[in-house]
Amino acid sequence: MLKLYGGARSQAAIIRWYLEELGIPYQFILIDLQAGKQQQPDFLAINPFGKVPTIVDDDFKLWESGAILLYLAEKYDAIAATPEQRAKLAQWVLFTTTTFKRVVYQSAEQKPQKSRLISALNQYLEHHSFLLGDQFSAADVAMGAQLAYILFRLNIDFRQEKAYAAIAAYFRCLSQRPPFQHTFGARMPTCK
Ligand SMILES: N[C@@H](CCC(=O)N[C@@H](CS)C(=O)NCC(=O)O)C(=O)O
Repeated sequence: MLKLYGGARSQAAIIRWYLEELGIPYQFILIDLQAGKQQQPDFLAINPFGKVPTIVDDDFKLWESGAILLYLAEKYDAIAATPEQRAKLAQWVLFTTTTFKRVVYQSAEQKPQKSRLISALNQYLEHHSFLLGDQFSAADVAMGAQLAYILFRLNIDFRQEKAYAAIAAYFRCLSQRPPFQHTFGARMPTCK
């Protein structure tokens, strides 16, 4: 069975969400990050950088949440069948975990760049239900998870953001999915 290593409140929730969307049985192995268990030799043998999420699927070890999402999509999700579809999926997962994440957490001085990027995402979602178009994919897990972390860390609840109505509707739709609720749900404030 696939093993997922994660901390109690770690980004392993992203991978749990997608595994539950795909209906893949997995064993969750809790690493006590506060106690520094990620630096012990048995875990460093799996991920030399001592980070979670990390998976072991049969004998295959993989870490970094974006890479794990892409691997699971390639192996277990029929959505990315052609090189072009795989590239589009990678584009959105990488955009979310690098450009989008970095810009959103930037300081107030970079506010114009932040607004431009969030407005462009809002415009895109005015015309698309999901990042790949009509179908839910690993890209939406990456983006939905970032929107949830922005809520937890920056207290920006896109479900309530009138200025970004399309992102709000998208995030509301993602956050109603049962696998999201099983994984991120307990930390989500209820909508007003
Ligand atoms: N970019 C990495 C981030 C991994 C990461 O920083 N994970 C944190 C938990 S959310 C961790 O393992 N912290 C333990 C440590 O740095 O010692 C990913 O997306 O997988």
